[in-house]
Amino acid sequence: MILVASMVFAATIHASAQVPIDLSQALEFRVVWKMPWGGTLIKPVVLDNFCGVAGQQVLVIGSTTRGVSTCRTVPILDTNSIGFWTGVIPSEFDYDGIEPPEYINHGGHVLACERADPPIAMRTLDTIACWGGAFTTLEAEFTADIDGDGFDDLVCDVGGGGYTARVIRGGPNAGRKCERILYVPYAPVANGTNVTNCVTNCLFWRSSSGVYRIMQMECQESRSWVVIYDLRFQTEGNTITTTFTPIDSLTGKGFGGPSHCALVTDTLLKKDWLLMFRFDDDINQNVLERFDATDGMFEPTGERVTGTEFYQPWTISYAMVTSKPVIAYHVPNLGQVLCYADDLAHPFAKILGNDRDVVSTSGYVFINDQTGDGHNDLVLAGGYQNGMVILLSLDSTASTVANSNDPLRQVTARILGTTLEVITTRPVMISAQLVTTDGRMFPTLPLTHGSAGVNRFDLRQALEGHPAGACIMHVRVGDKVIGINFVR
Ligand SMILES: [Ca+2]
Ligand SMILES: [Ca+2]
Ligand SMILES: [Ca+2]
Repeated sequence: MILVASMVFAATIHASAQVPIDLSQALEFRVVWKMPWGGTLIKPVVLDNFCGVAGQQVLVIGSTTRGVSTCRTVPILDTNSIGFWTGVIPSEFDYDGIEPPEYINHGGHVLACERADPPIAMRTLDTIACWGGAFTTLEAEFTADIDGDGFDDLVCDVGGGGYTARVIRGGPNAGRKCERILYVPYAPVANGTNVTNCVTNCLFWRSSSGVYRIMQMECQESRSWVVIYDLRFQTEGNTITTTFTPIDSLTGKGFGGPSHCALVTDTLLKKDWLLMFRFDDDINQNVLERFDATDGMFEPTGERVTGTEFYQPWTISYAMVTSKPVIAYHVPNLGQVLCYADDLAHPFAKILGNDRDVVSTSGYVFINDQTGDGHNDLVLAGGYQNGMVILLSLDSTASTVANSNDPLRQVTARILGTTLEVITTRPVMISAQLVTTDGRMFPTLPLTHGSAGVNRFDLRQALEGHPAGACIMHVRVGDKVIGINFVR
């Protein structure tokens, strides 16, 4: 183990000229449609080749009132949910090493696809909730075979809970529940140096050369610095050891921590760009600076940009289908801007912060091309209590249509106690079945004529005999299936 106590942390960076951000080239994302969704919305997620069906992309939207909806996006986003999750923010996860992939959700439930056609059915295979509470993040972009057993593993909670990361090992041989967790510690530091008190998270990435690396913030009294380490995982029997080799360090002066930076890999150029936002005493301003960290060094590129904020930037990478990776960050009094990771001063797009009908943005995600211009389009979910889903596009030819394909205009369903309430704009056939979290289905309302307006059905008898707990009601209204998450 190499300790870093003797390293000299004086910055040798020669200040390059900084330039103010130039927004003159930034095209504005336009609203194609807005849809009232209801509830408080969480960050949306996109899953490709869902349940092993090639080309089937789904958008997962979680709402505190409507539950977690799974919507097909191909060829056009259909906001009628094809099924429902027992948790939120799912990630693909190869649990058993056999096609198709499984999924793991925010609460650690590992779900297998039982049926990919609507209504989708998911079966719980395992629950990996080993740290007293929800995951903060599943870092699907780091999926790789970290322990070297031939099956991909899932990185989560980078920097959280006193660890560099917690890795959930995939594949058939990794055991059950918490046996699957590989805890990656912080890199060891010299006596008197602190990690846990000065780091709330760190960066974890796989270099374009294939090596895992972390950037860790360390401090001692009033000094702080950041160190890039190489990480290696060695397996001997049942024991996996992590070794850390420090590569380079930089003063932490003016640096607000890893949530003010990002690591973006350009897979074509094989470059790792480290973007850091710091307060520069010399010019009395915040500066967003780009380093070339391909070799694990803080190698200045000379690019230094002022006039931005860079807190929890959004690493879009190649999700827009661009030739270079894209990063988004905030510009005060404007909103989000998008730029190529190697040209921070000249954003090519902007998302204005006003006129969104949402109080706060929970998250953005790119889905397949909705407008026909060949470029992927953007879904924004946000809002507190009156959540909205908004489709945005850079396509200047897309017509702006408010509330197109809005299912709420035609039909809504909800459960009040043991009463199912369905509101439709036309007479329609209605039926319902209860789906338990392990995927079993129980008919609760036989096919029944519903009239235009409010229809109420007492399900007390049908619900009797079912155990208490979380479940989902699939309500079929005409040709639509609406899922309602509720707890008995
Ligand atoms: Ca599988
Ligand atoms: Ca593995
Ligand atoms: Ca488009």
